[in-house]
Amino acid sequence: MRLLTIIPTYNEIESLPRTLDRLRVAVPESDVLVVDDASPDGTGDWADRAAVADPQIHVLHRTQKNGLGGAYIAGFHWGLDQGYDVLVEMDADGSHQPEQLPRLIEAIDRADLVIGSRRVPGGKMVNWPAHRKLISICGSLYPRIMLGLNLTDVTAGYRAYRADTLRAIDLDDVQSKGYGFQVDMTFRTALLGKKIVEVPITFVEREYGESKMSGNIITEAVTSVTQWGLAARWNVLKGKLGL
Ligand SMILES: Nc1nc2c(ncn2[C@@H]2O[C@H](COP(=O)(O)OP(=O)(O)OP(=O)(O)O)[C@@H](O)[C@H]2O)c(=O)[nH]1
Ligand SMILES: [Mg+2]
Repeated sequence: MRLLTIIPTYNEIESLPRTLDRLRVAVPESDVLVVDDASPDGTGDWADRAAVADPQIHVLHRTQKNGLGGAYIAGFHWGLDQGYDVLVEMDADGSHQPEQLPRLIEAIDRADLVIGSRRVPGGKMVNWPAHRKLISICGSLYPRIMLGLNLTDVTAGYRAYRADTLRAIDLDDVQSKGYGFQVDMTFRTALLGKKIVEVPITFVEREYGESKMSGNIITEAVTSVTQWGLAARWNVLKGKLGL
């Protein structure tokens, strides 16, 4: 099984070296693709040097900051073109512990998508402020109700996809950028009838650098989920009415 871990970065000069070191020790068989959006702090240049020193590290440079979703889509295309079997999503900031990646990889044997969940038994959040927990709980509950997804953590970004799952999705049609991206991909995977499994992870608040979470990202996610949910209901109704 050829494994690729994709790490999107924007200004992660303090976090990326630590995360990469930990990942290469915890899961040495995984190749790594850093997708950097021209970080002003030099993260992309640092990653280039890391790639020269370690042939299992690769770097994709995009010319401007254009969201987590776009970075992952670019990374998925690269990984599928290179023939990887499993593509993993991991944040650079240490929130997704590389030491827990084996849990996701072990579960991909019996799933098309594995989500590292903070809310299944055994899942945890460490050092997360109460307001972030509240946003996260609502962010998980709303798509669950609106989209009928029987999952505990649909916005979670620590994931493993089988290449076949990604090939079945029209990746260029995915426009969501932030949290909406994770929900969008989960919904598309579920609509294809694919098997989604959640495994517990411990999510650790970032120690270095700044969060890119913003009001815009939340608004985008809520608006999109509402649209997708209403569209799905409308399609069911049309079917029932024979329209
Ligand atoms: N390439 C790229 N990476 C991004 C972009 N926005 C965020 N990222 C990366 O995506 C990962 C998650 O972003 P975070 O800022 O940690 O967002 P978050 O985890 O939702 O928020 P926090 O929990 O507050 O850290 C990190 O590795 C970021 O560097 C972007 O526009 N482009
Ligand atoms: Mg983070």
